Amino acid sequence: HWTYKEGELDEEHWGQHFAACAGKRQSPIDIQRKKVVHNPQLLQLELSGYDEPLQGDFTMTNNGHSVQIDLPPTLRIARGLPSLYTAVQMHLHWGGLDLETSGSEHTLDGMRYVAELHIVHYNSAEYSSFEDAKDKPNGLAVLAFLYEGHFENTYYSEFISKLAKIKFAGQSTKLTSLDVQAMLPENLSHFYRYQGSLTTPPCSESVTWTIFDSPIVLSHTQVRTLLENTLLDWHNQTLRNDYRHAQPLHGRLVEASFR
Ligand code: 5L3
Ligand code: ZN
Repeated sequence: HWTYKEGELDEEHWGQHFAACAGKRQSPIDIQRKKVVHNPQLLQLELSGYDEPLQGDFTMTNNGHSVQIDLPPTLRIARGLPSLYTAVQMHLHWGGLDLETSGSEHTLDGMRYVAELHIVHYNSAEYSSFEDAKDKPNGLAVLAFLYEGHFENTYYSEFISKLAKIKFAGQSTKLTSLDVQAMLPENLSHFYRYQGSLTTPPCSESVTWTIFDSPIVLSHTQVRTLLENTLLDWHNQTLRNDYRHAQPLHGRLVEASFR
């Protein structure tokens, strides 16, 4: 099974087993602020369905690579992208036990943040399902948010405490409520945009990436609890540093919605 750790199937070898992982529009990347191109036509995304807290139970799973929360199809990117994109799941990437070993996948001017949230959507206007869309050039849209440790964020309390229930790969638990918008930064108007891929095998080159410049803030205690509740992978190894390193741009432009 592919891993992030040193070994036969670590990220340097993914390309030998998954051809797309050696492609020319791979993710993540390092976003160098002085090289991004300001594009005033980049519209602020209209996230429909995100503005009211979701009722019901939401499955939170240790999928062996990350913690994943399945999302209802009522969450959509209704405007701001060339097509309608519908949410499928959200998951995190993080680093090691101490705060120094951060674990975001995208970096800003070479700076790696504590962790990174991905909300995965598929192009529901052109494809019938995520499975159908996931290997098409315009098939997926992932919203990426970077975490910083400063002060308490109560919207993350249930999520972080429930991690202790899904220590082993394959385990799931339920979240009794989910207010996704409350888990995001307030300012969604400043973001970066580029064409890339899934950051794990099969590394399909099907993702329109939006990385928000404003971080999500958690307290240092919450970050430590998040890391200490660290999950185990399929080999029962502690899931740490589950991030892929920055990939070459191969001439790709990174656009910014702001100056
Ligand atoms: C794969 O994800 C996980 C949405 C989905 O189907 C599947 C699977 O259900 C899930 O358990 C297993 O690694 O990921 S995936 O290959 O489709 N998946 C999509 C989201 C790869 C990781 C992630 O890509 S990312 O670029 O957002 N990090
Ligand atoms: Zn991800």
